[in-house]
Amino acid sequence: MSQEIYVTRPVLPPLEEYVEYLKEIWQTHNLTNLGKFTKDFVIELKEFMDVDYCLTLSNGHMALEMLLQAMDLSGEVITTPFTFASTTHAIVRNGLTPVFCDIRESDCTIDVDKIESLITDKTTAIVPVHVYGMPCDIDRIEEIAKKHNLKVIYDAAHAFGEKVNGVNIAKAGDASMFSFHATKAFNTIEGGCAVTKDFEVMRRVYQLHNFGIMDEENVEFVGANAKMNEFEAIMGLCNLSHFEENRQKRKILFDTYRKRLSQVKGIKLLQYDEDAVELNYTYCPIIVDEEEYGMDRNALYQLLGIQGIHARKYFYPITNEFACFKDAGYKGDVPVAHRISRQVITLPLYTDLELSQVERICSIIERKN
Ligand code: T4K
Repeated sequence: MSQEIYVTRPVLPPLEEYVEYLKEIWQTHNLTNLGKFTKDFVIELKEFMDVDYCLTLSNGHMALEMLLQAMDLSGEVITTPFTFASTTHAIVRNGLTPVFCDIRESDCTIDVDKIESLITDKTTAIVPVHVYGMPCDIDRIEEIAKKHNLKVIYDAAHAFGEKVNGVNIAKAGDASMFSFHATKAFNTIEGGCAVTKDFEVMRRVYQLHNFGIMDEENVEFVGANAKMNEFEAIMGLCNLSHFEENRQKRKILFDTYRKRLSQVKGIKLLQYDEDAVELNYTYCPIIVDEEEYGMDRNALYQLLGIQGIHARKYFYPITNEFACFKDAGYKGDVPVAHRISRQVITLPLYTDLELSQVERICSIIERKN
């Protein structure tokens, strides 16, 4: 019986490094509420991403929810349904109406050619998703947003540490949120961060994430508790120092998948500009064309499953098809997202995955074993 392989497995730093930090926590008893390590971590993140303002939060979802709240938006927000539940939930939980734009077949990001036709006098923002870490067309989105006076808040949950033409992806748009969940390329156990160029937006997120408290006697906004704690912050400090070495390990696995699977008839890979984009290699989605491959996505998913390979159908179903949204009457014609969600499989990819395991998974997909 071979070892079970899951879609991901959290990367952990050398235990001694984490324990060194723990010793200090045991001395100070400072566990949370914007402690020393949280502050140190924010400083390192800011430098790493080369952004003006950054704040760590309890998770990526709260970072997105609070960024949207801090921007004081109203009306309609253009977004894609080919994403994790969080993106649409953050919009709806802010009292905003999602308007669903279709995705590009080539990389599953928002189809920029379809954005303008969805803009109405109620539109206030665009929330594009760098899904699987594939960068959206940042320049075109900025052009459209400027022309129509819209805010752009990226769901960059999957894109931490990525660069486009040498520029960190965190600098795109008015703001971005990143997820540092255990399943991501870079984790703080649970956690995330919000980044923005706008001081006022960051000030508001800062207040919102600690109950809207201004000082001991003044509460100005209806906030919540979305603070990162010190145990998460030290995990971040440890993992950040290994980010690049871990990224390089995943690159070898990602390149191996792509080299072998690009030869398989009926298996399509996402396309991106390899000269311009530095990915973080967290996800390896493949699109299964039933007719050409001779088997549909669900059959391949099962074939992998019985061999102990637990791939995932990220992102199926698309969010506009969720029980909680399907009768909501939200606008959006998304045939490409609908189709791809029925054809996609996300293969195991994580730092400690062995090359031999990737080779084995490729052999199963090639149906050679
Ligand atoms: N926007 C987008 C586009 C997102 O994808 C996400 C999160 C967010 C926003 C919100 O960010 P956060 O608020 O989560 O920071 C996982 C993650 O929980 C979620 O963070 C992520 N996206 C989503 C794509 O994947 P599940 O429910 O699929 O995870 P789960 O528990 O099934 O884990 C997957 C596999 O990972 C397991 O089969 C085994 C392995 N695993 C998982 C955990 C948690 C481990 O080996 N150890 C672990 O501790 O959602």
